[in-house]
Amino acid sequence: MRPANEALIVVDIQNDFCTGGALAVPGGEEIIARVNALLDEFQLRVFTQDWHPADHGSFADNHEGRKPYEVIDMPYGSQILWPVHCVAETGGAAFHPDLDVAKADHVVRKGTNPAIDSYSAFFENDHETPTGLDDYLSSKGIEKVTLVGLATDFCVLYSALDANRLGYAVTVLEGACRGIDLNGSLEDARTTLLDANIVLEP
Ligand code: VGL
Ligand code: ZN
Repeated sequence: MRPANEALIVVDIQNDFCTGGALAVPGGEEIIARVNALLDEFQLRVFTQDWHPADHGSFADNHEGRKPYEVIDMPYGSQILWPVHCVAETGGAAFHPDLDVAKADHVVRKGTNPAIDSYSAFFENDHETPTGLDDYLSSKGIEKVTLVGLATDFCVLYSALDANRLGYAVTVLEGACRGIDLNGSLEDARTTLLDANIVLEP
């Protein structure tokens, strides 16, 4: 069992990010058995859930003439336009049925504001609007977080960077993550994580 100052953060293991989903991450569901085993190692387990309104600004369909994976400028910076995914209360937004959701101590729903995307479990993409996760972890005395889930190069990456910036010791278990890999984003994510002195373990 890990010490009480460590938390496991399970990022976005939802149907839409697994095979057959609207924004399927290749092999997304392959990590679930390992993640379920990890849940028993940690005393505090936080799950995140991408949870968008249907009119969310990250959806290509909500921008006239735009297609998925095009990039547009938003007031908070550039935004990759995604296929419609993880719409609140739909099956695509539900956790994958094989994930041991009963073991979650806390669930963070993010991306709920139509005007702004939220890759990180800690802040929206303006990098300043908090989700409340930092306060929650601090209140539990957490000093180290281990990240697993989907997608390595988006929500896991930004969550890891923010956790690091907030002063947590951060480890990403690469083998318990899968990436989207848009234009080399997976390799870029590794470089960014290593440059931030975030620990990558298999
Ligand atoms: C994610 C793209 C859009 C993720 C969420 O969970 O990595 N990626 N929304
Ligand atoms: Zn999303």
